[in-house]
Amino acid sequence: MNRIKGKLILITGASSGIGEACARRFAAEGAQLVLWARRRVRLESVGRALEAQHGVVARLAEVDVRDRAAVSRAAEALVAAGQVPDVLVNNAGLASGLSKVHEGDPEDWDRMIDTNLKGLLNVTRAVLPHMVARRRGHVVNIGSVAGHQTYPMGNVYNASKFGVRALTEGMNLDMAGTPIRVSAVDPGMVETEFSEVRFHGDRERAKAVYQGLQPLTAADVADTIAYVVNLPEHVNILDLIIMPTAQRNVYVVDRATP
Ligand code: NDP
Ligand code: 8X3
Repeated sequence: MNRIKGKLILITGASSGIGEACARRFAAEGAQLVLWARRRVRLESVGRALEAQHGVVARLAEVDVRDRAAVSRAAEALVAAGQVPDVLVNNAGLASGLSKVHEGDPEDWDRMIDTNLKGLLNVTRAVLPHMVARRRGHVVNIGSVAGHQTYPMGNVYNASKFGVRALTEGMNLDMAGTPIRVSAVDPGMVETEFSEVRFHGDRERAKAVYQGLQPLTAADVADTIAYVVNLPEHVNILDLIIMPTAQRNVYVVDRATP
């Protein structure tokens, strides 16, 4: 049964990777879309293609989730147009750098904490009150296996994703007494622009992360998110970990040797 058709779904970080794959998957199911990211040209190419292909409406906005005022303005514009999202996918996020904490770059720390934690909070604070007022809505936070298990040099990224897990749990408690669901989807390795961003544009180093194994694709993760969103309203997935079969935890990865 398709419970996604006709829903209004706001996806942050929809210009690439998992967010873009969610936009594609939800459009194929007949959802109306609100797509936010910083790269407007990328958003436009995703949104316009989906409108042409599936006949859905994609409302696009260039929003940096770290900019609380910009987030509030974009959310208010939606609400003023009568467009309160039925589903919010808090996906915008990144790793920046991979260093021991005593050698880390505080600019990288700011980027991760401001985006993964404060950005998620900014968007949730702007959208969730309207869901509560209507007594309808579903928030899906994209965490990570890195929010369940630390790894060397993952320090601040790990902390941000452990934080996302705590926020998902806390938000669920806060929604007690309402029908609003809060879910987390926590992937292992997914081949997207994630590693290229983490290594500040070093494509060779990024490619090496996925060498010798079959990682998840963004579409695999979008399928899982669509499953979580499509469940009937009395069913709430609190936390779902999705891994490539070749990755059993953050350390145990089966790699073919060349
Ligand atoms: P990508 O780099 O491909 O996508 C990240 C998206 O986030 C982009 O659309 C980017 O858009 C957006 N984004 C980043 N910073 C901001 C910002 N300040 N404001 C608005 N949008 C922003 O990586 P993924 O698709 O892999 O990452 C998506 C989520 O999945 C992240 O939260 C990540 O932590 C999580 N994740 C990824 C895994 C992986 O292995 N790839 C595994 C587990 C979790 P733009 O640059 O245009 O703003
Ligand atoms: C991304 C997965 O293992 O690189 O969240 O941290 S990992």
